[in-house]
Amino acid sequence: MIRNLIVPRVLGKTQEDLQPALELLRALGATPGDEWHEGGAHGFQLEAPSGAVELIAAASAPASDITIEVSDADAAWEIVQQHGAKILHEIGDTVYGARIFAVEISGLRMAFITYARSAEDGIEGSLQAQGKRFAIVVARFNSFITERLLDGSLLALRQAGAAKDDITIVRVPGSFEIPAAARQLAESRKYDAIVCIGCLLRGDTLHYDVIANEVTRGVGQSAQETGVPHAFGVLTCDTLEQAIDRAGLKSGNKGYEAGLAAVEMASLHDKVAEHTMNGTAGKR
Ligand code: DLZ
Repeated sequence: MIRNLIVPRVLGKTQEDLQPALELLRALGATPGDEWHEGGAHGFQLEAPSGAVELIAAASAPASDITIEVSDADAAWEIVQQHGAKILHEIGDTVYGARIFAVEISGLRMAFITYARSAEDGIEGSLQAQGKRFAIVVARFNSFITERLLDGSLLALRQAGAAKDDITIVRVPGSFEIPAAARQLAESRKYDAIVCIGCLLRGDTLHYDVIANEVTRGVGQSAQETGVPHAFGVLTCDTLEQAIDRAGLKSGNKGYEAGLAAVEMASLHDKVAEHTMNGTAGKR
């Protein structure tokens, strides 16, 4: 029976009166819906992916006319400040773990909230590497690039909290040798994740595609068959310039990204194992 929920609010007498609220809500991602102009009055509907009417029994009235759930309250807070809204409540945490703030614009009091993530949001690895052990397999071929990737990877692991002694670096001649070494390390069961680092340049090898496919397949197979997470930090580039771009010291270092992926996947591996051992698998 019910097809739509519409909350009408009169914010003024002219279209200009409601323009600030309209612009703010559009800037925050509301989709313009139906609009009407009749007899000197104007209506603009704003749509969101979902909506609800909340019926409340309480001693006091809510401090806002509308509560808008956003994916990131801190990002919304930045946008709202650019629109000159009057701040009713600064952004902050609630006792139930949400982030919330409230503003008033065109006389409309709006609370913006991001709820704490719940178990229904799924299982996700964290970037905490304390107590975890990692192996990095790095190819010497094109060491000008792979050593930079290695530095990036080490930085990511250390920033995430991995101890120096918990990181083992294993060097192999070229990318082709990465899967075999990675597999031996994974089978030792001594590491929570393996980072694979190499650099294949099309100009350097006529059988570039063959080696690239083989390394990718071998690393993937090692990960799947041993169950130990492997992060793929093997560059496949047409030119040295492209490789340099992906091995930057300050930004765009694929070794760094692979290091972070290893940390996240090591954490996820533990969480999934814990989840499945607790007998809760399949209940979501
Ligand atoms: C032989 C070779 C060539 C031509 N090019 C590359 C490359 O661009 N990147 C890389 O990591 N390794 C290269 N290699 C070495 C092979 O990976 C392998 O180490 C040798 O064929 C020995 O098995």
